[in-house]
Formats: sequence, structure tokens, C-alpha cells
Amino acid sequence: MNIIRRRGWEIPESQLTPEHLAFNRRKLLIGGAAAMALSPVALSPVAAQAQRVTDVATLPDPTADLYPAKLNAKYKLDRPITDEKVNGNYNNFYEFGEQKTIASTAQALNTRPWTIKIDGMVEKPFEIGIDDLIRKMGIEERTYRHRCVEAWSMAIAWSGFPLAKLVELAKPLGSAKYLEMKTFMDPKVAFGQKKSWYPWPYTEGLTMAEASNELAFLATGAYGHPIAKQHGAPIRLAVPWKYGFKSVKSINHFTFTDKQPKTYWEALQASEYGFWANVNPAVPHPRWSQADEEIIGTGERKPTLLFNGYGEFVADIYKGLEKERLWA
Ligand SMILES: Nc1nc2c(c(=O)[nH]1)N[C@H]1C(S)=C(S)[C@@H](COP(=O)(O)O)O[C@H]1N2
Ligand SMILES: [Mo]
Repeated sequence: MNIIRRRGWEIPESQLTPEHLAFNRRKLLIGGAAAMALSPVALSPVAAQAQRVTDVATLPDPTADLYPAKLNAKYKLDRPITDEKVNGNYNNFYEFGEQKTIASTAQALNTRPWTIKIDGMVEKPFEIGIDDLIRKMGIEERTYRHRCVEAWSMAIAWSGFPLAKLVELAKPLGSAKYLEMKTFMDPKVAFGQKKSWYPWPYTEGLTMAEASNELAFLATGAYGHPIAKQHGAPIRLAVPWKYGFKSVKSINHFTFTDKQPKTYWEALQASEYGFWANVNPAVPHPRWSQADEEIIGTGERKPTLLFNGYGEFVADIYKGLEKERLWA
């Protein structure tokens, strides 16, 4: 028997899966097993896919020449950068499974061609290929802390460009209040997206003030090269003053809107994961303390800082919003 050890913050599947969905899922599983039994020798679609994926993965990244980018020394760390091997093998990316060990399954993600759609309350909606976008924006390197709501943290050297530059490119209307960001949707590759009780695609949102803040960063690289798939290639958000789940991966859609976006974790469990999700050690998660954090790869614990230590950049955004649920 397979014993599944659930981390404290996870929601038991039984609470999430309406009965009829659980039933359909069981039927699907049985169907799959029956199909396998009928064709014991043919190369399974999964194996064929893996073969194709290996071929694509060996192609050079079309923007590889831009890395390593020049470091912007303004954003300082109080700890060493997490070892790349550690960071690259301890990931949250539910599209590829609920465990931390999704690095190899995530390699199935095909990141070229990759088209970014920008629409909603903008002067003129448009689409742009990822390589054109990266070259247009230019890239720099920044070192940021990352604090997961599960009370672990790491430090990483991202490469990319400020989200504010993309906002500028998009020319939002004055009436836009929020920026919604969505992850790709491709259940054939990201098998986690077949689990229909999750609110796919992964969706996140920021207010315009947050999206235009100098800290909000779109990462296209990490550790001096194009970003690895498990970290959210080809482009992911990094908002280091918020809990990690706000930093949406593998984005292909930006929408400007006047309605507060319904985010993935809020849709799943609103009582535990809110829209704002700013880091605050004094406000515990309903099921655990947020006072300190484990630094991944070291076994060391450190006290967690208000706004994850980035208050000097972002605290002003929240003046007058004290009645909101600012802390996840
Ligand atoms: N699309 C998508 N984005 C996501 C997630 C996810 O499951 N799917 N997990 C989030 C969470 S909870 C965290 S902590 C970070 C993890 O990023 P990392 O694996 O690069 O450390 O990604 C965030 N972005
Ligand atoms: Mo997280």
C-alpha cells in the first residue's frame, strides 16, 4: 500500500472532490488500465510523448545569449542564495503534481513557441511571442527572497524585467484596477490539470499599484540562464513581499480588469488563502504559525519578517486598506 503523507496545509482530497467527480475519476482510471491491458506491447502514448519531449528539450533556448544578465545590486539578501540543485528539486507546481518532486515531470512542458496574450481594459489587445517580448524588455538580474505560505523559504537570483515595464507596454485604460495573470492550460502535458476539482488554469492577480511597484518582477531566467521548467518557464512572476503562491508560473495571459480576480488558492480554500497574501509573521495561518521559516537546504530556521523584509518598497501601497484581509 502506498501511504500518502499529507503536509499540514494541504486539503484532504475528500474535502475537495464532490462525489460525482470522484466517481468519474475512478471510471477514468479503470478505463485507462483496461486500454493498457489490450495493447501490452505498443509504445504507450506516454512513452512516445516522453521521446518527443526529450528532442524538444535539447533545442537551444532562443534567448540564451542574453544570460547571465547584469546584476541590479539594489535588492540585497540577508542570506546566501539557495543552491540551484536544492531549489530546482523542491518546487510547487500543481500542474505537474502535488508533491515537491515535480522537476522531471515538468520537463514535458513545451515552452516554444509561447505566445503571450495581453487584453481586457487596454488601449488595444495584442499578442506577442515570448522571445520578442524578452528582447523588447531587456533583462537584469535580481536577488530576492521567496517565502512560501508553508513556512519554508529560499533565496534566488532571478533574471527578467519589472512587471511595470509590461504594464507600460500594455497601455491599460485609466479604469483598469487589477491585473489578472493566468498559467497555460494543457492537460495532455500537465496531467495535474486533469484533476477537475482544481480551479484550472492557475490564476493570480495584483492591484495596479502592486503590479506597477518596482519590486514586482517577471522572471525569464534564474541562476544566470533561462529559467528551468520547474520554476515556471518561460516566464513567471516574482512578488517577494507576498506568500509564494502569488508568484504564478508559466504565464501566457495578462488581463487588465476592474474586477478583483478570483485566484486559484482563494477559489480552492478562501478561508486559508486570500487575495492579498502579504507576508506577516504576526498573523498565523489558521493551521500553523508564520513566525519563522525553514531555509530550504540548510535545516536552519530564521524569523520571518513583515512583508518578507520588503516593507520599505511596498508598505505604502496598503495605507488606508487596513480593513482588508491583507495577510493570507
Ligand atoms: N502555475 C503555478 N504557479 C505557481 C504554483 C503552482 O502550483 N502552479 N505554486 C506556487 C507556490 S505555492 C510557490 S511556493 C511557488 C514555488 O516556486 P518554485 O517552485 O520556483 O520555488 O510557485 C507558485 N506558483
Ligand atoms: Mo508556496
